[in-house]
Amino acid sequence: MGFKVAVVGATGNVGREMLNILEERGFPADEVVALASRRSQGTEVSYGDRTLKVKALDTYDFSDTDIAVMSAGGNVSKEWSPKIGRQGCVVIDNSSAFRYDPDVPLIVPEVNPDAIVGFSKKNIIANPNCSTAQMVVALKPLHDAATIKRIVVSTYQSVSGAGKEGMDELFTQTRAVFVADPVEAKKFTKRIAFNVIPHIDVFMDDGSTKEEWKMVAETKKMLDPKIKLTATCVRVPVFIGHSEAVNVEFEKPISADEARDILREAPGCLVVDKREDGGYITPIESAGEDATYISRIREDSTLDNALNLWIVSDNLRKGAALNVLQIAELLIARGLIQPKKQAA
Ligand code: 11C
Repeated sequence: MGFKVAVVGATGNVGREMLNILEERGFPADEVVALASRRSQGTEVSYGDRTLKVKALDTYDFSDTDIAVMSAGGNVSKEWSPKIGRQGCVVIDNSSAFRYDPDVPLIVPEVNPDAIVGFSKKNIIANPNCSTAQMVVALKPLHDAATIKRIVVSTYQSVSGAGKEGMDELFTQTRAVFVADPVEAKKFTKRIAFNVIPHIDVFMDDGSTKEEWKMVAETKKMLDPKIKLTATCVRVPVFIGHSEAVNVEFEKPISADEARDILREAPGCLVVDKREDGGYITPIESAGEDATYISRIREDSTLDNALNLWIVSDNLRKGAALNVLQIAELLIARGLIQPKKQAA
């Protein structure tokens, strides 16, 4: 007997990717239900070679559903995740609504799988922000080897992180530039086509943005509260794949060769690091792939025990849909969830 899984936010970028990955990985689901707002009710979405008709979230009864994988935004999650959890359905939520709640585990299975046991307080597990997820996959094995003191990260984030509207805006603006039409910025604060924007999410009082703050808070929660991190998050005109230039200072010595060897063996990581033309990964090559790619591994000659790395991953997969489903697989592998139908 398999699980009954609800995909909440099934018409969005991440929801559609969740449906693809459920099918691709042969997730043990007997039934998959696609849910979204009333506005999307009746829309058709693909699940493998099947077509699912989207049902309305607000009239759906979760009492016989085992797992709800959610990517419907923070406000929907704040309202719905606790209600769904109370119906005995485990929520794995891709929004930021519960990430910093001490009673909700924030999980990247390659990084802090043991923290998952805390989910039963609220029946909610949080999925990190995409820019944090890929970074901690690459940094966890290096932290284990040499203990990270401080991270300085600059991100190059694709427009798909801002949803389908972000992707549409890059496409429309690029076309407008070529045909000499006026270029309109709606989703982003400035033109994104042929430009970069050093602003993702809202501004905080200290001048950082919420995206930058999330990288600090989530790295501390998942990897180590002692790590100091400073980030600059930038939107770039790339459809899929977030890239990160990361400078890491360690307590103990670690060479670039040692780091490369460690990362070659690390779960979820793929090292592509030839010191030659094209011997590194760019976001286009990461799109549609599961790995977190690490390139340009080199010692920082200006600081003791410090390395520079280039980390790239598909933000809709490891940063969102894939990690959510790996969390669901972890629950099953650890025997923390049983199909309700079997239990009845
Ligand atoms: C972006 N990282 O690229 C954001 C999207 O907290 O889950 C994901 C926001 C979040 O715009």
